[in-house]
Amino acid sequence: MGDWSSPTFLGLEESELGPWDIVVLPVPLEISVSYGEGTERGPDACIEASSQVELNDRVLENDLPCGFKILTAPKWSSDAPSLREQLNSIRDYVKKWIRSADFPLILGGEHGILLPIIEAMENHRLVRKISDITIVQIDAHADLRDELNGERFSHGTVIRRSLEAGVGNVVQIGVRALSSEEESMIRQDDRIQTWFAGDLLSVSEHLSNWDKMIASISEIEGPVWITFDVDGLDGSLVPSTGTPMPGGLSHWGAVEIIENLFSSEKCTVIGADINEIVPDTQGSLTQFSAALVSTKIVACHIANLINNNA
Ligand SMILES: [Mn+2]
Repeated sequence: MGDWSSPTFLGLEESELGPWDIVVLPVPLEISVSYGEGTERGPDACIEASSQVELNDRVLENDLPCGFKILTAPKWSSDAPSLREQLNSIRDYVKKWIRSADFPLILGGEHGILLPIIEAMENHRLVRKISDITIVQIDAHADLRDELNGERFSHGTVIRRSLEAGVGNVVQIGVRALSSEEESMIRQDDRIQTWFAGDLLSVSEHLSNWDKMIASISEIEGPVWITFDVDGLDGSLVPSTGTPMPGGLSHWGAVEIIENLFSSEKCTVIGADINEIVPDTQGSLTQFSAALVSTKIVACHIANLINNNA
């Protein structure tokens, strides 16, 4: 079953006996040789950094975990010879754990992990069919290429593959680097709505469509999967991710998006992945930024559990 003595999310004491309310699933996939290296160590670094995060969150009255049960699961690994087989193994791993807890928080690893996660979601208690799912993607990139350096299953293609797998809608937030192929797909495909960083974060308040974006995501209906590529944050917050990009979201911008999705009565966030975490070797800002986002998601989910029980 793996090593139960590893560090736990937020440094909390955990029970090995389920059922759990939240499972933290480390998926350290690293495949694309064209890319910055180190995503393989991302999940561990994020879990370690989370022990430095305050347990007191503004959406909760008491300290995390507020009596709820979180499990940091033994991490995914696979010796499968081909990439598609590795992705199948991720799908089976996620499937197994979502039988034990409704809410998975998945730490990556390359953004390519999203496709098998989505494939596993047909087994989620709150999903009738994959086409009901809306992916909310925070990312500097659109990830809509048909292939990247000859690879069809990679971080640069994963949103396109997820749409092909049947996902109903994608809302992209913070995109600021894309190919003309991706740009024309965004224009033509009604399933994709993209909020470009340049429009969201314009320094002229009257040019910024930030409030419009927040109002719009509050209207999303049905099951929502959050896929959070940490390069959606401003590059200064995640200096060691594969492609840190200037001009991205602030920490508080990310918090506002997450809090609004969880407090909406129209949609239900069924889980999230935080991906492209590459640990800083000098300092720990990248993994700490990822740990803060992860904790905010956990806190918001727990706030909803408390409200639903009230
Ligand atoms: Mn991405």
